[in-house]
Amino acid sequence: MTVAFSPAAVDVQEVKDRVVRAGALIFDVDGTLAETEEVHRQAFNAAFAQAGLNWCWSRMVYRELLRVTGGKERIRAFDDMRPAGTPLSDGRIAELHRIKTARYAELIAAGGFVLRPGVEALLAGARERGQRLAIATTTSRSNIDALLSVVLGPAWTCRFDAIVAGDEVARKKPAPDVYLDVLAKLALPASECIAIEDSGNGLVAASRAGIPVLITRSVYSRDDDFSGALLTVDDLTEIV
Ligand code: XBP
Ligand code: MG
Repeated sequence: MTVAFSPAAVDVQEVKDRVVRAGALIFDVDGTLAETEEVHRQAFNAAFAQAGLNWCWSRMVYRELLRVTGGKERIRAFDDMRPAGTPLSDGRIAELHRIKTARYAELIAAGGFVLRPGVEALLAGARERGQRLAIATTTSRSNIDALLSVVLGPAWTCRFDAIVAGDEVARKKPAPDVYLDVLAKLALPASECIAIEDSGNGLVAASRAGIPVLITRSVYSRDDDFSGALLTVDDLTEIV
């Protein structure tokens, strides 16, 4: 009996094979390793309240604001949308973001956070294969540490060969900067790597660096445009 593979079945198997053969898997953080954007939203709102601002970002507003990458840039974008009032200074925004980052770390440390489905199995499989792993994210290094210390343990950095955060490059996603820096640290060609992302901005950033992209849909970015991705899955259990 001839088994007729549907195009999707061939794509999934082909991508599974490419994941296993890749020189390195490069992971985005927020929305990809863990569903963290809801906690980011809560941390922003806690910072606004602590600073005496009567701002409160609803889930719907935050979904729109996520088109702007970077917490400080997101606050600036929201401030610019206000019809009246004196714009916040850069210093005020930096202070708000510092408070937000502290509240984010508190919320993450309070516990209850886990890796998204399939992530641990993919990380473990890579380790068994001796495959290299990296992180390319818009968030800050302190936020990466706050999250991965909880979900991967205090020695989490040992599991990654290269880590580049948004506060270490000139331009955040969708610019390719974090991915280009990761490729340089790995000394690997883009074509031998696979980026694992959850957002349209992340897809564009990795694609501009020439890296093939696997999309795992997340709560806030699930309706983004993922044209050009190798494959789009609901979570990584579909390719492990
Ligand atoms: C997602 C982002 C970040 C976070 C908030 O990063 O765009 O801005 O929303 O973190 P990723 P900061 O590339 O990991 O999906 O406030 O530290 O920017
Ligand atoms: Mg993301």
